[in-house]
Order: sequence, then structure tokens, then C-alpha cells
Amino acid sequence: MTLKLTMTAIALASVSLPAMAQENWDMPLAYSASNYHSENAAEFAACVTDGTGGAISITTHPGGSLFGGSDIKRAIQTGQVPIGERLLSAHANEDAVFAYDNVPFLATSFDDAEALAEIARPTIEQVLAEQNLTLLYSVPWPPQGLYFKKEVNAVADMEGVKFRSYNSTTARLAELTGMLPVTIEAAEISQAFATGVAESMVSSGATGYDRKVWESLSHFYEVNAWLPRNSIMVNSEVWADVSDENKAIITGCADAAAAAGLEKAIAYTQFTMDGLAAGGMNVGPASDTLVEELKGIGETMAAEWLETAGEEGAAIIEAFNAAN
Ligand code: PCA
Repeated sequence: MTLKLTMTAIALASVSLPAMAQENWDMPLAYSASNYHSENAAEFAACVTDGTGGAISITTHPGGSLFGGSDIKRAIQTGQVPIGERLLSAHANEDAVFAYDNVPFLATSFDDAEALAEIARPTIEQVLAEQNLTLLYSVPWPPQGLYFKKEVNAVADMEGVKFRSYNSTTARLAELTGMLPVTIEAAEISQAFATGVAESMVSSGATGYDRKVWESLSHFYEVNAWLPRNSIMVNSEVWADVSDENKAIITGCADAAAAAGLEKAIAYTQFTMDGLAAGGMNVGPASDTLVEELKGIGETMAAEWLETAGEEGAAIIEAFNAAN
């Protein structure tokens, strides 16, 4: 009797299966599983999987395990994966406007970073659309500060230091401060610092904490230079095939993830700075001299960005300044 019932259930299930299209979406992430961006993406994935009743089931792959950070955007564009997360500013070589969130000292608080992202969003969406990508949501990193393995009180102290960069803006910062940039993904930095390939970086307390950089570095200077963002994008052809009903569910999950991600970023800021200090690092504000010098360099970088980002870039900055 039981067997018969089970067999009937199997028969029914197999009859009804073809009618219910089920898709599995692999979602590559570049950062460690314990980082709040990755945790947030996992919650987003669960929201979509539950919300669509399993019709679209998303599986996250953190830590660069499916694709490394530098390959994720192309993988989504070309349909190797339907969805993924990427630090868009690392693609400023494709369109300078992608680095709007790396203009030094433009937006230095979470509130300002959100306002700037809101203003830039239509432009970013348009550029992404031309690349077969649809933006779902973006989440900020905490404010960017400077890491060293020695005390640094002025730009002169940075001369010749090997500097880990994560995009062209950070590489340019290294050049303008006399350092030697080498591009390394976050997933690889613990090793880079341990082996001496790099001995400095600009990043958040979050990334230093995630990668336990106190094992190699000694100082974190709060600079609040900018708050770069991770963007979650879906392949536009895949998106076009999603039913209107599921699109609404995914967009709802994306809006919730944007809000939750922001809250997580804010909470993670102090938590990770405390964690760096607990690991033995000197954590504190940069000296007045260093801040002044960095602001001068920041002006140069902002002017350079405006030159390459053209009218679209200028319009974003003007709208932001007008609102602030
Ligand atoms: N962490 C990322 C990007 C910005 C940040 O805070 C990184 O260092 O790669």
C-alpha cells in the first residue's frame, strides 16, 4: 500500500515536472564566504529561490571559487553564468563612468555614497545594457583607508613601497604617491602580503579583516577616501526570458538586498576595525599632513577621471554636488 502510494506520487511528480520550468543559476562572488557582501548575496539567492517556488534556484559561489573577480563580469556577459557580483570600478578601462564610486573625497560617508549611487544608476544601467547586462542591485564597501607594514605620516614615507591595487584608480593612487602598484584580487592578498609581493594597499577595514592582514601588516590609517561598490548583474538575455511574475519577485529581493547590504556594511565597518586592532594592528586616523597631501593627489585623480568620463561623468558630479 505504502509502496503503491509512493509510486503514484513519483508518477504524478514526473508528469507535472515538465510543466514547471526549473532553472539553476550559479552566482559567482569574488569575496570570502564570511564577508557581508557574500552573506548578503546568499540571502538574496535564498529570497529568489523561495520566492519563485524553486522555479529559479540560485547557488552562490564565494571566494572566487567559480570565477575569479576579474573574470566574473565577462562570464555574465557571455552567458557562462546567468548572474554574478563584481566590483564594477575595476572595469573603468571599458567605460570610465564605472569608476564614479572611486573619485577620491567626493562621497566619503555611507549617506553620500548612497546618494551618489542613486544619481549614477541610470547612466550605469545604460552602459551595462549595451554590454548585455542588467543591474539588479549594488552594495557599498566601507570607507577606504591605507594599510602599511610601517608607520607612515606623509606621502614621502610611501616612496618605493609595493602596493596592492584592485583597479586602475588604486593603481593611479600608487603612482602619484611614488609606490609600485601590482594588481591582486582580494582572495589572493593574504599570500601576497605574506610573501612580500605587496606590502601596502588601499581598502576597507573589512577586506583587511577578512584576509587577516595583521599577520603581515601593522598599520591601518583611516582616510575615508571613497566607498566603492559591488554590483550584482544578470545577463540581459537570461533576464528577458524570466516571466514578469518572477522578475517582480527578483526585483523585490534585489531591493531588500540593497537595503540589508547597506546595513551590514555600516555594522561591519566598526566591527572589522576593532578586529584589526584585536589582531595587533595600529588603527587610527591618518596624520593631518598625510590627509592634506592625499587630498591634493585626490584632486588630480578627480580631474583625470572627469577628463576620461566626459559629459556623463561631469553630469553625475554636478548632480551630486547640487544635492549636497
Ligand atoms: N575591498 C575590496 C574592494 C574594496 C574593499 O574595501 C578589495 O580590497 O578588493
